[in-house]
Amino acid sequence: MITVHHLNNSRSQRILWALEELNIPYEIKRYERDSVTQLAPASLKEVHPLGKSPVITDSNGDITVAESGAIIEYLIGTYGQGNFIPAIGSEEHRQYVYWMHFSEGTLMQQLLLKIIFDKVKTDPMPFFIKPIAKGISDKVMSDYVGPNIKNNLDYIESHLSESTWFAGESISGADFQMSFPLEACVAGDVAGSNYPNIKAYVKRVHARAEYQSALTSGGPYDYA
Ligand SMILES: N[C@@H](CCC(=O)N[C@@H](CS)C(=O)NCC(=O)O)C(=O)O
Repeated sequence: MITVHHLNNSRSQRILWALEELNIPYEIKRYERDSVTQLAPASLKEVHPLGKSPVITDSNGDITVAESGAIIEYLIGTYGQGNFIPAIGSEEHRQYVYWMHFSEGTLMQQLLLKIIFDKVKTDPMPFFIKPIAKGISDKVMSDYVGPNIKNNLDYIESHLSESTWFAGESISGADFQMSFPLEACVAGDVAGSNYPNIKAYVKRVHARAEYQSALTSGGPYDYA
């Protein structure tokens, strides 16, 4: 049995979606973010030393897998029966590998920088520091993070004008992996009206019965 160590409002929602699509039975162990810091509870470190979510355990072999992309690859490789991954050597497979890595390796990095620099402006601090912190944050956002996010979203928008799913016309693990940053961008209005293909894609994901089942089992989620 697969156990998903599920943190509320987190990347583990996409693992629940993957499990529903793959039709793999699973159970959920729930963890709640600290209401002030938004960090995961220390108990997650008992499952994996980094204490992040998602992490899964598979009782069939006493296996623990952390890191969304590795979990998705594990589930598809172990239980997918050849589904949700394009044939190796095909252009679709190259796209699959690319977007599987791009999600955390490129896009999430920039989105996290945005969260951090937005937080720098709003966190409590002595009044005389505030203008300096705001100045630094605005500069980093306007010169580096903002243009990078736009560049990434423009690229994704163009890719999605050419195919229904990230690796062609069939849904794949790359879609599970890309779903989280894109639904966060749409919910947080980072991807505004300039990105109709991204918005339509997220709608397409959310409309799937398997996605809805994952939402029901995962509990409250801010990005759907
Ligand atoms: N690249 C990792 C990121 C894992 C990660 O940072 N997860 C967040 C939730 S979205 C987390 O556990 N945050 C709580 C914390 O940092 O304490 C993955 O995709 O699995």
